[in-house]
Amino acid sequence: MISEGQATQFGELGYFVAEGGFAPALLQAMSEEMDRVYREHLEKARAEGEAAVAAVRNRRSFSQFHLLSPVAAQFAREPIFLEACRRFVGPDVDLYYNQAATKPPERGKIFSWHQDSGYVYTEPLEYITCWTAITDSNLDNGCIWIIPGSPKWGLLEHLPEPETAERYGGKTAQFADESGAIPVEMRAGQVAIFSSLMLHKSGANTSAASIRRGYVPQYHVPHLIAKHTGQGWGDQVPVLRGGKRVD
Ligand SMILES: O=C(O)CCC(=O)C(=O)O
Repeated sequence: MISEGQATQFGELGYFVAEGGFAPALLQAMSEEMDRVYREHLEKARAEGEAAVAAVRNRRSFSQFHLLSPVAAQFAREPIFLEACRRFVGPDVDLYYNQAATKPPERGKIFSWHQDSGYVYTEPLEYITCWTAITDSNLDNGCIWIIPGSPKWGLLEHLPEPETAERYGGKTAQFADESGAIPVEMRAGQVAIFSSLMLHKSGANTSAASIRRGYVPQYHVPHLIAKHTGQGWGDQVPVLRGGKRVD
């Protein structure tokens, strides 16, 4: 599923876009799961009051999505992800972090430039992110942007960024030159596979009615250490051992 050309591009530029090879019914099931989890959180929040409802409506993503959705727990082991793991992580791999990132029209905001490794420094540092378009992802509905080659800049300083009306809160990478940035528009079922050192961001959803749904599993070696705690970190779900799928 991953060509030699794509693997070479990963080495040179830190990313490529692949066809995920997912059955249409599976993409549909993932879409429905993302909507179900959102709906259930909203219903629960209604009992807690307006602030709780607003927090769910403004939520950027649902992390540890494998615990919220059995469909996602299986989806994270789809062949395209496991092949990327074997090629770019190694024979033994854990699901490190996975989130459902739904960006609805009107409420879907900008998510600032960052490297995924800039959020939690791990030892070893670099891992892979597989940003998966569950529905079409384009400039209008808030696709991701990347700076090809930026993993070679190494780990940049990240500073906290507060939530505003236009942007989600988070951490922003400190760098000067974004002239090489490109949007990564994807059809449903495509996957952008990139290094955790890739500078990326996503735009606002300015469309009239297009809900952008992304599922974002990340994969790392087992027994990694988070530098700020000296302890293990992340989802720590084995997906490959000795190159073979683990359930
Ligand atoms: O899905 C998005 O809008 C961006 C997600 C992202 O960049 C991340 O979670 O690191």
